[in-house]
Amino acid sequence: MRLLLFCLLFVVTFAQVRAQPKPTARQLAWQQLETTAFLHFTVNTFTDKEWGDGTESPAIFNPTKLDARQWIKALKDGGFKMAILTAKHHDGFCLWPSKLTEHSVKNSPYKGGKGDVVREVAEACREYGLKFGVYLSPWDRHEPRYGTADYNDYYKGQLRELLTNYGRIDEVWFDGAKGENAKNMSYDFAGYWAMVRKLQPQAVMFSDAGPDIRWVGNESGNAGETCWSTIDTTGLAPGKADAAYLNRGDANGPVWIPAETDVSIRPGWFYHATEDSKVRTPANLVKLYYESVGRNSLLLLNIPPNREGLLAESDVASIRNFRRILNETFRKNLVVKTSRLTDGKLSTFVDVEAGKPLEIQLLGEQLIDRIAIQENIENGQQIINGQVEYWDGRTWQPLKTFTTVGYKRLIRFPEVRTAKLRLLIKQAKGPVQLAEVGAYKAATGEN
Ligand code: FUL
Repeated sequence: MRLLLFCLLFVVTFAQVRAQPKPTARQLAWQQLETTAFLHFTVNTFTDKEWGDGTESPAIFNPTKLDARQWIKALKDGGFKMAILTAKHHDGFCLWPSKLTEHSVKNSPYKGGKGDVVREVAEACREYGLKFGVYLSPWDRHEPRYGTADYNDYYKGQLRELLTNYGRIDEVWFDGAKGENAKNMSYDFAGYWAMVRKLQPQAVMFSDAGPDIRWVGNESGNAGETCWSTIDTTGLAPGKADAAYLNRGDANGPVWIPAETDVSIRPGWFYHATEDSKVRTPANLVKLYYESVGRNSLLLLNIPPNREGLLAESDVASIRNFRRILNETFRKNLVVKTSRLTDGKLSTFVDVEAGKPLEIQLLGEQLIDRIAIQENIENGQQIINGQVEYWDGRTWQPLKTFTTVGYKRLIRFPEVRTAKLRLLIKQAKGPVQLAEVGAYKAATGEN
């Protein structure tokens, strides 16, 4: 009997543990960066292509004014916390002098073949206090070994060079993209990932399906209106994605693999002068922030250097103003200060029961049009849906309904004047730990 009870207890406990996936320390740190940047730069910048075919001569890579400090300073001013560089894109050209191929900067006119763009960016990141990440394309259209088992050794050798020569790396991007007519290739992803864990244990790894962070399922900058940080990876792999599933996640997913929203400030991922007039405006970038960070994701914005090796002034101005607007909107939380809900920490929270409304006092009567809610995701993600109401002086008026919250839910609505709000969590998977609540008046530049 005792044994039976013990077994039952074990099964129940095991089921609960399984049902409550939580982030690792590296995932938690990554999520809180909120906005990170992509730098797409290679021979494509000089051929005006998006996907090089691998036949490009290193002789065309000649950024005469390259200044990685200009890139990283601009990203810092834009509030980006990490820069991820395309060390090698699909064309196979390496931005560092890899010992494993001739197809690199060492055979280009850049700094007379003595340049190393990976090093310059890594050092600039250190100087300005940004984290640094690398993109190393598995699909390689130049390397002749691609398609054979030997290519896995080549790829691992390159990964090792990047992970051991440039200091700390905080993200490694494994792109699943591959052309339709490309050779078959059986990648040893398990081997690649094990190497990253061993050499840079703090780094998060991105692919369509994790292991640490997942693709959001589109390149237009929007996480799902409902977005769970949990998924079931069965049937998923790099290059094998169910876009709609990745976009919204899965309330019942057994693993914690949050969504990263990657999008470019221009129509293409690489710089093309013809797209100079199509740079996203600050207001558009702010909209993307609401639709990514504000939906429990992270915004990975690509700002591609031009042929001179500089970020274009238009792009620099756009990200600077994007940050100015966000700072202005979120400068002052109009909720009455409490030790737990307004201290900016996830780990200090209030337990909230589904079905029991929580009143939130504002600092007197205020004009507001934005609300921010955060769960203590250290303990997982619980909220399924809820609503907010405001007090119009006589009764409670409906303001907005919402679904998942997770790390952050940002709610936008036409401005109302009110002195208090009421938050109701209607359904939750488990006990809700409400970490933060904020009410704001958006900066004029937002719309
Ligand atoms: C895609 C690639 O094919 C694009 O060129 C770009 O690098 C984007 C971030 O990922 O899969």
